[in-house]
Amino acid sequence: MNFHDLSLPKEISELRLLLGDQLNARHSWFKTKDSNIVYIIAEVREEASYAKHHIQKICAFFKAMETFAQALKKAKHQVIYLTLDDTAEYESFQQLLDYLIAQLKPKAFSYQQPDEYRLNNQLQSWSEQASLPVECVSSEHFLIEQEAIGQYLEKDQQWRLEFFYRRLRKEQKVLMEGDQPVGDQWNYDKENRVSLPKDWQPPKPLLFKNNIGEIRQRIEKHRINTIGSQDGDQLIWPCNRRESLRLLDYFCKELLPFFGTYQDAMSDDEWSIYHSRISFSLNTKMLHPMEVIRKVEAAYFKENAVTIAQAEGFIRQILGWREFIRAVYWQSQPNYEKKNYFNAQTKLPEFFWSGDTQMRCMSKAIGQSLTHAYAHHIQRLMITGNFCLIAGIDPFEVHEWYLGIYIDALEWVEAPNTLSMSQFADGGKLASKPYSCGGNYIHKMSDHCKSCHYSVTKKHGEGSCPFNSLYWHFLDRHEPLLGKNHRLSMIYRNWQKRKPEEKKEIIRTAEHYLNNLDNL
Ligand code: FAD
Ligand code: DLZ
Repeated sequence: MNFHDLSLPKEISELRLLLGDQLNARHSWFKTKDSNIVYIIAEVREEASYAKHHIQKICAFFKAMETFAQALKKAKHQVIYLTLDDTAEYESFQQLLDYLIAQLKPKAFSYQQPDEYRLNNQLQSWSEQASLPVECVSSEHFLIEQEAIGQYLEKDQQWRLEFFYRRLRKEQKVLMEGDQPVGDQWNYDKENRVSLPKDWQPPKPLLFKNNIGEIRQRIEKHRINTIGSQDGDQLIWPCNRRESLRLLDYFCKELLPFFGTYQDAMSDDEWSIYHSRISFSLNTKMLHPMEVIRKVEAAYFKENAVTIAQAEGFIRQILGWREFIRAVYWQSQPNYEKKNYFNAQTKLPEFFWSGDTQMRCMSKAIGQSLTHAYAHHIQRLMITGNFCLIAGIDPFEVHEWYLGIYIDALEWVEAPNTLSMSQFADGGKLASKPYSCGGNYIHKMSDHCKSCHYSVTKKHGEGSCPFNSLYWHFLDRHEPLLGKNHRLSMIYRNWQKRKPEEKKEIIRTAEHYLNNLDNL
């Protein structure tokens, strides 16, 4: 590593670390320019390999980090950007920091609080034995400061979105008229569950062309293990604030008017429908959640461009779910990733890495995840997640897959969605019942079933939709754990009312599928 040609100050008063998901140009750190403060942004092997990341995800993070460093330099801040070439011999952030501090001899060191438990602990223990004063500051991104999370979610209670969301709506004064929600209703979810009409074409997703040729070469040179594909050297994801704002703008103009209506819809021909695809921009902090919320609010109040159902439906995702999920993450530590309420032990089937399955909904959801590093929420929850849940896949394996494959996957948001919401691995702290379903729901919300190898109307036997029998097998085998759940009582009654012969056939079919998961 050669710092000589960087024209660094002779005396560095403070060295400040910026992580790959801390690209917030409006952080108070940048309000003043001080040539004695040096920022460090680094491509680090450990971060690129703690999960088997999608190639597009690593490219997007590195490109966004590089572009952010350039923007800071242009704004006359002192920045050191280190590539994988520079950091190859350092196995972790701590080792790299020790080296940098020895070389640059700053008087103090500071970092923004990491969103991940793992990295937060690593930096905390490193700072306790560091040879200089170390300060950890807020990332100024979330609507609830980390220390205040316990005031919103108490560790030993059940956690429900609705109370949390209403409280934040009031506190942040979002979609409120005085003390009352606009439209006298807090939640418009019931109006928002429609499948796409036949021949209906949503606008095409807005794609960018970010050149990642050199980054790809570095990833290959340093043998970073990746999954998924990247077609050529142009990355479609937004890699700077300007592109992130354009994506948000496009969403508000073209997609928001139908966001809520088709939020749960899935289609053979569309990969993002009316979804915003802003999660990467939000999670890297190129966008602030409040600016997104205020823009959507304005589309309702000022521009009269959308109905309250669409505006509320979208704002609930960001003000509600995103903040709630983060609170669940911190309140579920330590050992969150080891939770396994159903003691599910099966390995993730091979087709999760190829999309090569005859279940059309699964092949579409996994296929687009591999080609675009993206699937929308219902695909993640009710297709791939639901399959893993009812097939009894080990939740840790499911967690590792989700943590790697999506462009937006960072543990603080991925783990609660995967472990608590999708796999019910915490036994219902977040969800009042497991998110599970048979083929009927998939058929209702998509056009996948009509071209599927399996028949969604067949409940058991050869060629029947695997979701149908696996769903009942799941409920049947976990009756001791779920039978008393009042939200499932009608479903269990329906199951018990079935003829013993039919039940036997369903269980037999499910067992056949469970024994042949790799061949579905
Ligand atoms: P939109 O549908 O347009 O929603 C707008 C925004 O709302 C999103 O960008 C996101 O910031 C927020 N949001 C919506 N739902 C959630 C939610 N359940 N939790 C947190 N924020 C939400 N989201 C991630 O950002 N990273 C992940 O690693 C991730 N892993 C998931 C794993 C599983 C098993 C499931 C079921 C969901 C996961 N989600 C994750 C939540 C959600 O699926 C994605 O945020 C969303 O699909 C991103 O696409 P979008 O930007 O087009 O979202
Ligand atoms: C996701 C990611 C990747 C792939 N690479 C890096 C990296 O090389 N350097 C870095 O600072 N951050 C990276 N990140 C984002 C981090 O994983 C993220 O900052 C932590 O998980 C904390 O949320």
